[in-house]
Amino acid sequence: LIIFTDLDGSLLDHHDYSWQPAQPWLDKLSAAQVPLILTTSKTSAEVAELQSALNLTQQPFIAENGAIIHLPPDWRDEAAVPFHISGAGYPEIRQILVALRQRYDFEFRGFGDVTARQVALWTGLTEEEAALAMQRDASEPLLWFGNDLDFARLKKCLMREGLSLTRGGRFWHVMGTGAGKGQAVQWLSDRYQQKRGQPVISMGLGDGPNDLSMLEAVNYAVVIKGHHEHEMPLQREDVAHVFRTDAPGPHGWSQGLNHFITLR
Ligand code: 2M8
Ligand code: MG
Ligand code: MG
Repeated sequence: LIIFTDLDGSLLDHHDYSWQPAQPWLDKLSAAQVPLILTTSKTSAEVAELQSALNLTQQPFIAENGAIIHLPPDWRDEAAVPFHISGAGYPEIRQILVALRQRYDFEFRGFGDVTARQVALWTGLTEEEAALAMQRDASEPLLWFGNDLDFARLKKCLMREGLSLTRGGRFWHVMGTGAGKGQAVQWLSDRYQQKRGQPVISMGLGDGPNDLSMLEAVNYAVVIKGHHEHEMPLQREDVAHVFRTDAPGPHGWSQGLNHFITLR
């Protein structure tokens, strides 16, 4: 068994980013040596900090919504670290966004437009944490202040540039069209399978639209109740392998594990 988990609104509380209610399960998974792979829109710099706080530094992780995969030292054969799997790099994404805004007067603010203080105000992170969130390699979170028509136009313009938009808990995320949590989860699952020489069972937990591709790519999916009104439609037919929690954040996260896993 390997487990992929979203952070904000899933393992971490949407507001204060705590994971205390999940600690008993974190301890159990660690004792049973079940890999827990953080799969998030956060940056490598942010995840590195969280990985040490969660005692997961030996595990791979997936950052920036799947654009980046980070492998631990004993996995580093051919892949560079962090391993940028697909899509444009951050400078290119910023360049395209700024050019489109100049041309069409689009009303948005990205992390690259503002100070760490502003990111801290938007997110509830400390300024130090916000600075880590601003160290981006391959995706840009932004807030949209314009109308729907302009938003549709932005989407179209980005598509022409090979970029797409996905929705996190608070922000829209701009990234390469080929990248996503689902692709990254598939890639890592294959690697685990190769390494172990036998099929692996995977589970995924997430609360937002940006988690849908991950929840389609795993054997067991936990849809955590979100702090948003978006439906979380899954196309998969094996409904017995999908569990929707009624609690949000780390409480819901634990509910999901209780539902699917019995550890002896
Ligand atoms: C951003 O992502 C969250 C994830 O759902 C969001 O869209 O609300 C990130 O890009 C991240 O780097 C940051 O830590 C987080 C803080 O709320 O916001
Ligand atoms: Mg989330
Ligand atoms: Mg997320």
